Amino acid sequence: MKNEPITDWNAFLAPYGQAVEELKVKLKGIRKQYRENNNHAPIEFITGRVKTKESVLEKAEIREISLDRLEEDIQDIAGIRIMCQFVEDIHEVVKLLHARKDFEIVIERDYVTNKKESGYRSYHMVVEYPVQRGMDVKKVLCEIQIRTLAMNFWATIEHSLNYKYRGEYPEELHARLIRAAEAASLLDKEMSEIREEVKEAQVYFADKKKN
Ligand code: 0O2
Ligand code: 0O2
Repeated sequence: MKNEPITDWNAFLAPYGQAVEELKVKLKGIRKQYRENNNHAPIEFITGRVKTKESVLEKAEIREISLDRLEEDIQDIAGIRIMCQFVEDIHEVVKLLHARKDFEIVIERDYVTNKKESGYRSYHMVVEYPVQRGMDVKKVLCEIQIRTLAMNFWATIEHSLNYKYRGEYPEELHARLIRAAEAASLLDKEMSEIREEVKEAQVYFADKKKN
């Protein structure tokens, strides 16, 4: 099927759905282990989605990707988003993902250290994840975005606006988005300053809840 246009979209997207579900369970497992050991979990919550047929075709058209190259050239048909409380947690999650043996990291983009021109910050990884399909194993690409709650707030709002403006923002709106990105960055810095105190309080209250 690799070099033919897709005729059965459900069959094409199914392994991506399986990858997203499996990765979500595994990542939630990491969070659970931290909490069981009364440690601050570097993962706050996880979301995942598979692009729809329409969204895949739209991206292919915009990026001029040929239909027999979708699997290789659209790297976020499967997408996982990991939300963290602190910037330091992002680096811990990155370390954890590097240590895993159940997928291979093929691309890494650090927009936390080097924010995008838009003001966007997040750590991106594209992994090649093997899914067991009956007797076969199919490797699919999955994009993992790791970001703080503040980064997620900004990106979610900016993403909605982008639907309307397609990146061509009026000057004042653009300036406000840049200022909002700076404010989100400052919020992350301030939270990092008090993180030991926050972590201590969270572990203390989690412990109390158990008793
Ligand atoms: P948990 O243990 O609370 O994380 P699912 O299929 O139900 O596992 P799905 O359909 O991807 O997950 O749900 P969705 O709506 O994408 O949200 C994924 C998880 O993130 C859900 O928790 C939400 O409650 C949680 N979530 C979404 N937004 C926020 C937020 O702003 N703060 C926090 N703390 N959590 C949020 P789960 O998966 O049900 O379980
Ligand atoms: P969706 O599903 O609508 O989110 P390239 O620039 O080509 O080298 P590419 O493929 O664009 O790289 O990947 P990149 O820039 O690493 O990340 C793509 C995804 O990151 C986007 O997916 C967004 O989810 C997110 N992202 C990147 N830049 C921005 C930004 O400025 N604002 C927001 N809100 N999100 C951003 P898509 O393609 O938009 O698809």
